Amino acid sequence: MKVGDALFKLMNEIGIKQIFGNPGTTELNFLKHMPKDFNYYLALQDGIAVGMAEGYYLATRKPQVVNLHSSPGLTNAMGFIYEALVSRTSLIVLVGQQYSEKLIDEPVLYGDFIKISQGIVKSAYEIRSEKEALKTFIRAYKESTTPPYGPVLISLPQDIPDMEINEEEKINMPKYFVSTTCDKPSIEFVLDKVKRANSIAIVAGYEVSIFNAYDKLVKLAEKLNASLYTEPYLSVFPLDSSNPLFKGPLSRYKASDVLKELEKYDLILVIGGWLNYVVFPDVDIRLNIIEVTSDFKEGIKRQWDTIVCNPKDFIIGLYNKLYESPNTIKSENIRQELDSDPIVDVFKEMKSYLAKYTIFAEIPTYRDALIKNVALRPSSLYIMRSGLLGWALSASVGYSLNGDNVLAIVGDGSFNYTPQALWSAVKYNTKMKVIVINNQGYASLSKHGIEADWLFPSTSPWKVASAYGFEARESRDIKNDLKWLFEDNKRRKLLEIRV
Ligand SMILES: Cc1ncc(C[n+]2csc(CCOP(=O)(O)OP(=O)(O)O)c2C)c(N)n1
Repeated sequence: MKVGDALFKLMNEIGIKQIFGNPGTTELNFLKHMPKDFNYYLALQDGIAVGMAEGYYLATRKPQVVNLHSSPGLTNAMGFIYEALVSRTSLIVLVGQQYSEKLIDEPVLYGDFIKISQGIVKSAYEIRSEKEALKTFIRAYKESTTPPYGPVLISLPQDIPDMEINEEEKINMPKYFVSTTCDKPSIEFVLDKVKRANSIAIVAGYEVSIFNAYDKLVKLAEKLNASLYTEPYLSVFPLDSSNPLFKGPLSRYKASDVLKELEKYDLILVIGGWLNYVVFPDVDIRLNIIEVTSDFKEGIKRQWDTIVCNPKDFIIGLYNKLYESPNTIKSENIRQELDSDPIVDVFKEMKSYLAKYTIFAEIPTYRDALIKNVALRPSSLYIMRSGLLGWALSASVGYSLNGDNVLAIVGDGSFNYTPQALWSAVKYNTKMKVIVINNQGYASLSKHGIEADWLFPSTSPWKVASAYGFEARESRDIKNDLKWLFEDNKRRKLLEIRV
């Protein structure tokens, strides 16, 4: 059997039936082994291929494979691989490498991928012989699916897929179970603190969504009469926004704002999220905090009490130990009043269409207003976690490949990083709608007191979208245009709304 065939067989065994990529000469030898029942999803830019794989991961919660073109493809995609690292996305990034025996000569396209990718992947490996190929793939798979999840890079020299491996060298994909259950002393420690607390807040993060723990979390919050918040730099909305205990998103800007909101409570449980991951870390958040996460890389950084274990297991464990506590705290809703702004009116108008949509948002100025003004279900809103613009369009296309209805809502600035993603949405016939809020520039940056024309790049995204095959228009009458956008859930449409 050839290495290329054996690699695809391994993928098949773990349920991977698709590859995302943008190919070059160094990948073709591998790709020619792709079985007929595999899908190759082409992106017109390397980073978009990674973003699409991330989106597909979010829709399926299964690790995905990206195939990148040697040095140019890898370096072009680095921002997106970094995003996968920060958002804890399981990816295997296969990078085509020059011929294994010629690496010492450093021909064109060659690169030291292990060095280049340092800091943006969990690990990187180069396959040095045909005997290492399957072992490396299995190791990368296991590593990418061990908390904290993340991307693992494999450098695959282009001659290796055609090499033969014999019977003894073939390996089937082994079963892999990882368990981070919560032990008794950790739950008893929290129980003791909970019993002594008068007012409790729970800050829910992306892991609540990843571990599907929302229902259990709400039961726990109700029993504790705790207020619910979402973590500051929210990447997956983990709650139901109509829950009366939900007080709103914590500020992603200033640590001092987070502190101000949370100092009303005498115990804060941070469940599966990052509390001080804010744009301006102006103060240390020193409160009575206990953080529970499956991510030891997050836990070790914090100065407060931390428990590294599966957050869902923790919630169930704590809930089962709780005595029937009297409801001492009033759950009055302290959510701010709705902002008044024409775009907020658009959000309110959209509300009725969104029940069956998953939203990918990249609207720096309007992000909080969106969260406050549309009804959100657990895992119905995704946002990048690293700060990388261009992610929402790419990831939403990947997500929609799984058959779901997706709405990407992006700023004009954000749109211009990855408009080519729309080509893939058209090519693979996905159910996808896009709203571009065009305020003709970088409004979220221009408000910081700098006046400069380079903060106002003005473009017409709807014209670009038309070139990629989207039905697109600029809005003249918001009510009718939203109706037009959502009325036919098969066609891909883009609506540009000028502010
Ligand atoms: C890849 C990348 N480059 C640059 C930035 C810095 N940045 C943050 S917000 C922003 C402007 C985004 O414009 P737009 O999407 O129109 O939103 P607005 O600021 O107008 O609300 C930029 C350039 C970034 N976050 N990511």
